[in-house]
Amino acid sequence: MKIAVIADTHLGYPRFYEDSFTQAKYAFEDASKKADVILFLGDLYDTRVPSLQILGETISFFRSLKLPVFAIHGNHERRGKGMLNPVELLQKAGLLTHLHFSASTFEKNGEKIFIAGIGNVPDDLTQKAIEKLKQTVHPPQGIFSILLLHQSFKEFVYGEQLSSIHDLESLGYSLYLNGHTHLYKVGMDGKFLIPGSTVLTQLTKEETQPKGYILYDTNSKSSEFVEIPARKFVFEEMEFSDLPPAEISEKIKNKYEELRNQSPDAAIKLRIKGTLKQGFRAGDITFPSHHFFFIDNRLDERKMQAEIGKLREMREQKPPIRELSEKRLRERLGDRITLFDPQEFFEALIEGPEAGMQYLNTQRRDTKPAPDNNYKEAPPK
Ligand SMILES: [Mn+2]
Repeated sequence: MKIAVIADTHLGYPRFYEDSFTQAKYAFEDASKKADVILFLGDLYDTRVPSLQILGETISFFRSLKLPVFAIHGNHERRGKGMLNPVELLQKAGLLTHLHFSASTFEKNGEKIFIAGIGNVPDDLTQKAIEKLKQTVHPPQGIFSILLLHQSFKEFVYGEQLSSIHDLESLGYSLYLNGHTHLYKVGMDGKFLIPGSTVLTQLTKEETQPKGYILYDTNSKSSEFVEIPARKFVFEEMEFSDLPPAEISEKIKNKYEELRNQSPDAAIKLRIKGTLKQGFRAGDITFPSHHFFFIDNRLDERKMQAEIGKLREMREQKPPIRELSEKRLRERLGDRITLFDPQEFFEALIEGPEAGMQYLNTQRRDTKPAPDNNYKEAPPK
């Protein structure tokens, strides 16, 4: 069986709005011609509550797809219990099977595969999520089994406190597929795969590599990366030494024009480093302005080293504010309250006080434990 693995399409991403649709559609359509089934690894949308415009466009697109789709939600779509996330909405419309601590099977020409999934959970709960899955979903012996995830792992993302991909091995799946990291990666000798995003987002130097999806063959147990046509990304560095702003401005303008002539439609990022001539200020430099041109200004970096160091630390080591707040709420509540999940309550509170109250009310009513096996059947295609 041939399995297409697509992730992080971020439909509606403001900076590259059109690209997010054209590149995702290409990936799904191309996958429909080459595979038997499509697995999607989260962050289909860029926001938890996409606009009707964006939902409408995706609904008609998924209706036109010929292959069944199994999907999890990503961190961009995560919402509290009782609150529908946009990937679940597509399941309600009968367009895909949404998996979250649940599993399904897919069969073609007598070959059956088992697919389990966990939508994104905050990074500090990855370990707990793995334990919870171990209790609730059991991959059957003798069938090719796949786990879909949308998490950060320390092999690919900087962070001492993150889980390792080797923490997954005891779950016993044949293949682990992960979203969230926007670059194509392979781990565990090909048993752990990340297709990366289909659209430019972070504009880091690494994002100059091609965009695409993964095609996995269950017979040969091998995979290939299928490149899709995507907006080119050019990343260049320029270094200056003791130059006045006017001269720097001129050099940047020339460089930009040279790069733009080479790739008229590319997103271009220019990182400028070095030092200004004594007595001048960086504010006097002028930059060309263009929709797809981005400047990373690191002039006089040494002077600002202390501040940049601090910023970098905040960006790389501290989890986002949202996760910090959720964690704090969990810690403060401790074991005192067991009627509801603090993270889910927090999600509800973000929606507003009324949603918070509504969440508490649904929790009071719904006190029965989760079923042992939470299997779902795929909707007929
Ligand atoms: Mn993402």
